[in-house]
Amino acid sequence: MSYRLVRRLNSSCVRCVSSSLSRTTEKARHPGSKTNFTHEIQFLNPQELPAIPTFRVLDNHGNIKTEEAPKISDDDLVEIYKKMSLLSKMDKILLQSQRQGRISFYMTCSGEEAAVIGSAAALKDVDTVFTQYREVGVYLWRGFTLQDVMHQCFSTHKDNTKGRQMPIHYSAKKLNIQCVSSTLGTQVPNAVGYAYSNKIKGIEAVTVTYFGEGAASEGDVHAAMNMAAVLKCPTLFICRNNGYAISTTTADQYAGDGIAVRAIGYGMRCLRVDGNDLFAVHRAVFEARALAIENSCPVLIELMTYRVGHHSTSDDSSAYRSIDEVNYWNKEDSPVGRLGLYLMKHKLWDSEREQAYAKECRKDIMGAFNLAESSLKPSPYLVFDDVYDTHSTQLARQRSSLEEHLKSYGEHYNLNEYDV
Ligand SMILES: Cc1ncc(C[n+]2csc(CCOP(=O)(O)OP(=O)(O)O)c2C)c(N)n1
Ligand SMILES: [Mg+2]
Repeated sequence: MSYRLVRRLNSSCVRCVSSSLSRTTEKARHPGSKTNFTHEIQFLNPQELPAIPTFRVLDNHGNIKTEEAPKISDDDLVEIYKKMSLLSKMDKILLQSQRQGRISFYMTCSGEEAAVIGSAAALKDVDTVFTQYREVGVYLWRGFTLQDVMHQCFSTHKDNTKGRQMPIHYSAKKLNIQCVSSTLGTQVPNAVGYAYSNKIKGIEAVTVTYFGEGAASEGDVHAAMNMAAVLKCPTLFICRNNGYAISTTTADQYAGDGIAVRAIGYGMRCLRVDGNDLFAVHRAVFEARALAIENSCPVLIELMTYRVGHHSTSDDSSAYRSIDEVNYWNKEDSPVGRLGLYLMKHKLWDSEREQAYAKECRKDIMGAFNLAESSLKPSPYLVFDDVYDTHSTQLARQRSSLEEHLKSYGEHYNLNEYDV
């Protein structure tokens, strides 16, 4: 008897599961529950349920596959393409510069340009963003300049976090983006708290939190999603599922149907999206934002993408994946390439503009790079500031001891390189 039911479940969709199992109309009385009693014993087997589909608009050859045409204006599309392309070029130069020993560390966003720029472009400035670390594109879209990026990566005295963080830990209060925190999952509950506060204050905005599929294994992410669903906090959980958490593959990360399906357990709306399809990402985030505001609720979006670069400059991904796999994503399913093909087909872009823009980008990137590289490092005395409002007796003593030390032995340090 139950075997028959299993067979029926195989061909049903997730939505049908609860109705298939509700064999009687007799309601169970457990507080808050919607369940009916059943007299058949039936274990739900996730392996027998269909996977959540992936929303896609643009195919790998630059053709629109949906009946409805995308609603982004031509000018905006070109703007988005230019930012994606700039991000990709900036990544290449900063990666090389780390290899040459000019900056200490870097993480590229290669292969995930549509996921970050497409989602950022669908948000409003009033939406507060909490990033993980691979989302510098969100900063660039909001107005973080190449110079801001370079000052941060070179830890100069012009960096708005005063050169205290290792490269890629950006922060932009003015742009309504919170600091990068590379301790996985830590910013996710913060985003929910922020959304809850906005909700209480009646501010019409969503709070957005980006995280990887690896970070989604952190307990913090579970707590955050549960809180957001229960307290109905307008939060967009944007998971970049790029296939890897350093060398950990998704097969070693989770046994279920990825990240999107978890939302159902929390009682939250969700959507899985082709994260390399600019149109799909933009539409998904635009619609999710509207849903979150209209219903004052969280939404989880899983962007299926691929990390083309190494995890960071401390990683060599050839140790755990094949070059053929990387080549496929680089050549056949590149977000910049796919959008470029669409723009060319619609005569919004051509190879002449492509060449001229590449030149312009290189000039701008290198201009910002050279200025940051030749800028002073922050004052060593800053190490004592900003934890306490005023210096404690101990801090004041330590500061004057450093002063004494540098007076006596300053010639042993390159003090001329610091903003002393
Ligand atoms: C709490 C915590 N544990 C471990 C690490 C080390 N670590 C840094 S990045 C990373 C992988 C994260 O993968 P994912 O969330 O998928 O993001 P991706 O790098 O793929 O963008 C790990 C394990 C960390 N930074 N924080
Ligand atoms: Mg990942």
